[in-house]
Amino acid sequence: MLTKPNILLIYTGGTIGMMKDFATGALKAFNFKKLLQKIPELQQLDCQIETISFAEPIDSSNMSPKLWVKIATIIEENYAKFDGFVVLHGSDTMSYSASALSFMLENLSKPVVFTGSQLPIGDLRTDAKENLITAIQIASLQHKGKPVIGEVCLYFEYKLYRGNRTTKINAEHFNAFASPNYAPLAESGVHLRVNPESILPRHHKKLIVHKELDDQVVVLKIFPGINPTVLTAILEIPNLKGIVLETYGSGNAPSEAWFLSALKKAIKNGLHIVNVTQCAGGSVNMGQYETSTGLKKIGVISGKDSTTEAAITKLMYLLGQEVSPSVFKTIFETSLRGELS
Ligand code: ASN
Repeated sequence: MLTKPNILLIYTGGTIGMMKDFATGALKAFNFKKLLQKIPELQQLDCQIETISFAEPIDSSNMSPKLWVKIATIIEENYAKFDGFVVLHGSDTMSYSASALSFMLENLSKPVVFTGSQLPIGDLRTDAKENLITAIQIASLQHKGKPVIGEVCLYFEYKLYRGNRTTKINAEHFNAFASPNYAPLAESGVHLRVNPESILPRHHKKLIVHKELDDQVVVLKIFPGINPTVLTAILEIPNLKGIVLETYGSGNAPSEAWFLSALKKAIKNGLHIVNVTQCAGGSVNMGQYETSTGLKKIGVISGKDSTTEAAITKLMYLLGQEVSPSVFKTIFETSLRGELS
């Protein structure tokens, strides 16, 4: 007899489960049990669903590395019992969380699907039901009794993406996410079509859960007019270990001496500086223009086509692993979970 896939639904919060606070008119997270009552359709799905909820669901603007460890621990403790995991999460920081979890869950071979919505589940025009139901179906997909997808992904508005390739692009549209540098893993239309070329290959290694994340990091977006005082103040933050530098175009930045010498000194003192582009898509390619040659020479790490979300969480993860400085750059520039090409 075929057994139905077992899915664990992890509720962290987000608009999907929010209701209006009558006193203030603002949206606030509410109880998960109430949320489930709003979706009787879940009983029709061809899988068994168990649920676990944060004791205090949050708006994802309050997400933190500590809570990523909490999500990772829930998955770790339930890994053997379940075939797939769906994480209900606010859309605001969902791409950061999906990226962080992708690094924390090494050798994942079961699906971890992040989803949420733009409108609360109780709203008449909600996008929550479709997102949640299809995310559960994706987490239940099996071939010869084994999960089809074995990675951290994000499902929103008919598309399944690799989580660490996504970014939130719109606060208004239902189509809130994009994966600018990587094709969707699956699309939901009349049929649910998985793109076999996009998904990570299967393996049989044992799951390793990494729970050390170092938050001594910062994202610095450069802009015309950035001045030495601002740059120096950032580079001199006590205990700072890594910077994600959001540069122009294919990784370009001011080539003025004060800028390059400040970065050079910081790198010499052990700071890891990662170059990612401010552009919505495309890749860093240091050396293509004269304005990036200097960065390459002083040892800036190339984030290649990583999103900022993937780069900052990878930095937290690798710093937490205490990777030796001599190999840090090489490891960072290597794809660990399909986050860069
Ligand atoms: N502020 C909400 C959150 O990220 C936004 C959403 O879920 N659509 O929790």
